[in-house]
Amino acid sequence: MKLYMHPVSQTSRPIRLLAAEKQLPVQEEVVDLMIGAHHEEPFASFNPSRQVPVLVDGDLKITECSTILKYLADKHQLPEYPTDFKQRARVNEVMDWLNTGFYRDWAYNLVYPQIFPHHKRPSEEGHRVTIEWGREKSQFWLSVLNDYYLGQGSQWLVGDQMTIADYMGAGYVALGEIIRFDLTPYPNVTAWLARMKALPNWNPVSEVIDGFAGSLHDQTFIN
Ligand SMILES: N[C@@H](CCC(=O)N[C@@H](CS)C(=O)NCC(=O)O)C(=O)O
Repeated sequence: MKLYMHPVSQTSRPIRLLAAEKQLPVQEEVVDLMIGAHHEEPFASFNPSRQVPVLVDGDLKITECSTILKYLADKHQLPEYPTDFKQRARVNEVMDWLNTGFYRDWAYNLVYPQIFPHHKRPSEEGHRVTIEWGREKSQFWLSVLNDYYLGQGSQWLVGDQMTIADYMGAGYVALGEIIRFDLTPYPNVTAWLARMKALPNWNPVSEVIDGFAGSLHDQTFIN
């Protein structure tokens, strides 16, 4: 299997982490987002959405972080994607919630406009309003994560075992480190993220992202 990815991509990190932790036979191929390789051929035709990650397994090609995590877990029968249909529905719920709620405001409105030049809005006012919207909405989503999904002593997002929802969620939340987002008001989120960071492969998989964050240490961010 081949994973087209970028090491700074937050949607690639959960897959890379799962593959490393479970020693899955996934070969990585970097698509250099930093030089716009995703907008050039052959990648632009390979994934017309011009995004990573993409997984190729024989004649199967799939995009979407959530789909790829589920596919890998199913293929390798990992307990991280429970077969009990009610438990599975809850894992799916959290993954959909992360993608359609949290991720939009957190990544595309708060973080990306501040770190990627091609996400800057055309006017200063539009840029400022986007980030402010992202900041307010992200605070709301983080309080749902903290108080609901991780409330009442929950160690993991679903049930009492780590699931692929935790892999995905932790990769997404950790994106905030690039803009030095303060998670202190969300103690359940902080403790859960620390549990995920204790995985043996968290640091190796996050090395390039951490280096990227370090390179921006002189930059001021709204968060
Ligand atoms: N819906 C996709 C989103 C993937 C995505 O946002 N990929 C980003 C990297 S994290 C990307 O390739 N961005 C290219 C760009 O910003 O030009 C998924 O969940 O996998």
